Amino acid sequence: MASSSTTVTITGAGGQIGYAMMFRIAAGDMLGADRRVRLRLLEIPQGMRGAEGAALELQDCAFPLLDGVEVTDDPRAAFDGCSIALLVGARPRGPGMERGDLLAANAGIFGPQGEAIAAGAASDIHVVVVGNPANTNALIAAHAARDVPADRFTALTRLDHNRAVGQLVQALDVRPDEIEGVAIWGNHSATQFPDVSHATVRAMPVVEALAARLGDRAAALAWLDETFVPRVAKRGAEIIEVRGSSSVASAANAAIEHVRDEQRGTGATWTSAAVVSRGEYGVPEGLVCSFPVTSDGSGYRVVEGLDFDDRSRARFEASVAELVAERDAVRELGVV
Ligand code: NAX
Repeated sequence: MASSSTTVTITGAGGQIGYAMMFRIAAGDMLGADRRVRLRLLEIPQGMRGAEGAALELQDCAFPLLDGVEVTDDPRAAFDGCSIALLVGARPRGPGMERGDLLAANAGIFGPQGEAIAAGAASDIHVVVVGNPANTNALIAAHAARDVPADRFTALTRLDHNRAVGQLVQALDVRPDEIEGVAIWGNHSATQFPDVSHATVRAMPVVEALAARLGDRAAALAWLDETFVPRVAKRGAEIIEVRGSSSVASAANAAIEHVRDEQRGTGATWTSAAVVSRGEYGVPEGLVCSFPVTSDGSGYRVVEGLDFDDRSRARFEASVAELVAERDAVRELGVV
């Protein structure tokens, strides 16, 4: 039995998002009811008890698809034979910490994890980085895992994508599955550009549907600029303010959907994910940047050939400039 199961590694498994995702993964929500899973939970020594406790609860669920759970604080053991890695554990920004300090602390996590992936992961390894700063952490891990094809490394912007769809659902009073073609461009940060210019609702352009609801096209564009874009980009802060704690279940859900669609395919529609740029849309090669993407089950590919108006282009470029600055900062540290 064990040989036919897929090894899934979750880092930061003693934390909140790790806890929220592991039960759904073990229940088959990520890889489907036809794929058995073996979970590896990686923590640092301080987080081990939390992960061990979660492993006990997994046993108590007696999930039919779960072939075993191992908890470790050794990255080499955690990634040995792993086919899917969800890199959730990261160093949060502490008081007075500058961006350079934050990037350096995370380089000390994602560099060694990338090396451990290269050393022992299965040949079909796919990695999604959730821990922030997610795009640049993915860049660091991909760089450290030199023998692994760069397109196996992605970072999570599916939560931003889902947040954008959620806002349109509220504004247009429609179902989520009636909306297609939303795209998140750039960094998973407040500079990201949530773009609806190619999006449709019940096959009608979203901008037209908004115009019909709000009065005219100018009102629709004003709502997009002044309400939609900032609300999606700053939704994480809004959740913290209202809930008193950061996004957890929605982040876990987004990570599960990211892997599910990458592995099982996106079908006729696209989603958003941060992938290693091959120069698409003028984004410097090697940056881990969010784009609209599709998958046929073998990995995400950027949807090419979409057009931008000048304002959209300027927004996207501002977010790419932030990614370049983050890359330059980690270059100074000598890790990429
Ligand atoms: P928690 O602080 O609850 O959990 C993080 C866990 O990671 C802790 O248990 C810690 O011990 C562990 N950890 C730290 N360094 C580690 C290492 N080197 N190896 C293994 N484990 C390690 O945070 P949580 O709420 O779960 O959030 C996790 C990360 O997700 C944060 O970086 C957060 O900023 C990021 N997020 C990313 C999102 C995205 O869309 N990309 C959205 C949600 C979330 O904000």
